[in-house]
Amino acid sequence: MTDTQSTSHGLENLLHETRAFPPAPEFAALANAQASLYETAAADRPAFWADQARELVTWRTPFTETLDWSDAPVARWFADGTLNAAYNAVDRHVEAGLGDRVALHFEGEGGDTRTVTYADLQREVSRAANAISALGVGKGDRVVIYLPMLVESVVAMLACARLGAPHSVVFGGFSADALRSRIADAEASLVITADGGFRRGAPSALKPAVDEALQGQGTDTVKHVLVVRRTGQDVGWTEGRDVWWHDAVDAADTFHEPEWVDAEHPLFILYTSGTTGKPKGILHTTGGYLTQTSFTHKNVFDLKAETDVYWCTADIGWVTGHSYVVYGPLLNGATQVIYEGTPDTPHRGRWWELVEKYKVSILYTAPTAIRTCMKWGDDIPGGFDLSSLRVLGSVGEPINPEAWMWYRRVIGGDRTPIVDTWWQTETGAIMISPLPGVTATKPGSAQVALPGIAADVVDDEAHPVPDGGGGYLVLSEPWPSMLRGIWGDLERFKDTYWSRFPGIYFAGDGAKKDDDGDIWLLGRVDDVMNVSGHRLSTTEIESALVSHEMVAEAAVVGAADETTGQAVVAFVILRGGHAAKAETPEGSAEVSELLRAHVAKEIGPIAKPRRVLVVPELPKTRSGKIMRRLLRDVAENRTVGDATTLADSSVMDLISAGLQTGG
Ligand code: 6R9
Repeated sequence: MTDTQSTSHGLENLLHETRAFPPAPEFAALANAQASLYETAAADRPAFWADQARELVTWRTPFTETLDWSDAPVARWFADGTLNAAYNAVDRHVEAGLGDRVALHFEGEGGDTRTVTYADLQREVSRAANAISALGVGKGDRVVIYLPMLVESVVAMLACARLGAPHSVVFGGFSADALRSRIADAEASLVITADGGFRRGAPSALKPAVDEALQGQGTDTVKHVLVVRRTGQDVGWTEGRDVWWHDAVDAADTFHEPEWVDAEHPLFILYTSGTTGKPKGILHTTGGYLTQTSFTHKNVFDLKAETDVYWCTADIGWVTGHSYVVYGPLLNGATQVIYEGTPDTPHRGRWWELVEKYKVSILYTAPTAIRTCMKWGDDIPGGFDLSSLRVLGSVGEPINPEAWMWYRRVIGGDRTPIVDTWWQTETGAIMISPLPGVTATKPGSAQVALPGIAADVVDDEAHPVPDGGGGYLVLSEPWPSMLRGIWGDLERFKDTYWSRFPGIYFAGDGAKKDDDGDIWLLGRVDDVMNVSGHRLSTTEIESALVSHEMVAEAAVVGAADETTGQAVVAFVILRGGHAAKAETPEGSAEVSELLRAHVAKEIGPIAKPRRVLVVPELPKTRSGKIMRRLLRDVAENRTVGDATTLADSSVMDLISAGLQTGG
């Protein structure tokens, strides 16, 4: 069985899905995107993007070169132009007389609010840029940002961009060690954090993880830690290193001249899980990234900046927060909501309460959240006025038709178009998605490559599959917001994305074309799991398990899960002296609990296995590769598939027998 076939159980349902929702004529008449965009773009792809770059981005020095692909796979877009990302996101709107427009409606978990106009944002970002610069950070220096969802998080990212200092945001849910390895890899000189954030009604500390990380190896490049006070909880303090945000930023000057950088100057590094344990620092640069994030934000969500209220529920720790909370919306002068907390604090209607309160018209969220709300029942959103909504978006994993239909009916009042947007940290911006007002949408499918994007589904030999066929998703032409590499590791960049099919980008996703040629995504074909829209590497979790003294060996798989898309299931072999501990069902449960907590501590709660099963052996091929698909069969309670390539074919019987008796 090949990798692509292993995703075929997801195919069965999708093949029966034939519903389609053509755009409402009233919506189509006013839509930003028109069908002609596809033809214009296809006629001359680079010229199309150059037009977008001129229209949507303000250049300090206009570019004359569009695309340089001579050093493929490292692209250069608009390379002789200069610009500044923060100027584009903030200042130019103020200069255009829009300073009073609300940029951010911040809502804290506890109900505290803050309204930030574009003029406010200009002052805050300038102050922060001055303060960060006074801490010795200059153009090209890396800054790690480890913050909850706060106004300061957006300000911090933009302040770095203003200085030409690439930011690397690390999700606040990650552990001290995950933080440490990212700081070390990026050789950061500054870390921006907070005392903590509010999570499920209680303060949750962040600063201790920074303190711990900075005691670890490879972090002595860090000269300062800038600390936002959010919760007011006690924090450890290192004199000379730690600086309060309110001391440094509030005192700083509100004027700051942006650092004008080349279009190919690094804007940010964002770490994402790979198939090996070491996270990849995905590198994005300035001009092309800003062009494609603003283009997609305007056309995929049909943004009307004067009237819409936009809300993307993603955290800034993920690429969606970079492209569709910070850069895309702010470049387009949007008014948006940002929310600190969880959807069920203090009650399960919190999101819908916010939609009603701010009259949100465009909502962008993830299938895992949609499935959770679906599980909670229609009555909860039913209690709020959601009539302001006019476009709904989905991102992060395949959305099953059931959840899509629920989203449209219960949240969208059977009226709103849904855009299922496929893209990756690596692609920087949306690549495959319907265009509202143009595309007749199909529940469960991202459907079509956007204008200016070349996507296809190919077989093992890189031949495009015919309509109705399945294979691997690839991107066959360079695009403006594509990654420019993996930080410090050009070889790994080439190897990971460009070696499977020479000359074309391998996304790592299985996909299928339906009879109309529309694309349906089927999930990852490598060993990267997708839990609630977050990518986790099996190897990373296995390493964490094996780091525990009780564990000899571990294998981790993603098992289908109704709510989170995939759930982490771990199989472990205990070390000799500990094996006896798991012999009774109680003992086994205890070991399992211990190891789950261990993973949460090592990597972060998001990686905590749903189940840890103690087994006597692991299924391995003769070359020693663990056959995860067999374990996936066990984890998903299926009959175990073909085990003939196992070094020892009786292993699966041993595992099954052990699980029946051991609980
Ligand atoms: C933006 C983001 C990327 C992986 C990607 C794919 C999955 C994202 C999807 C989708 C089906 C969609 N994915 N959007 N699968 N339909 N609309 O999520 O980036 O965290 O890098 O994950 O997520 O498997 O390869 P990232």
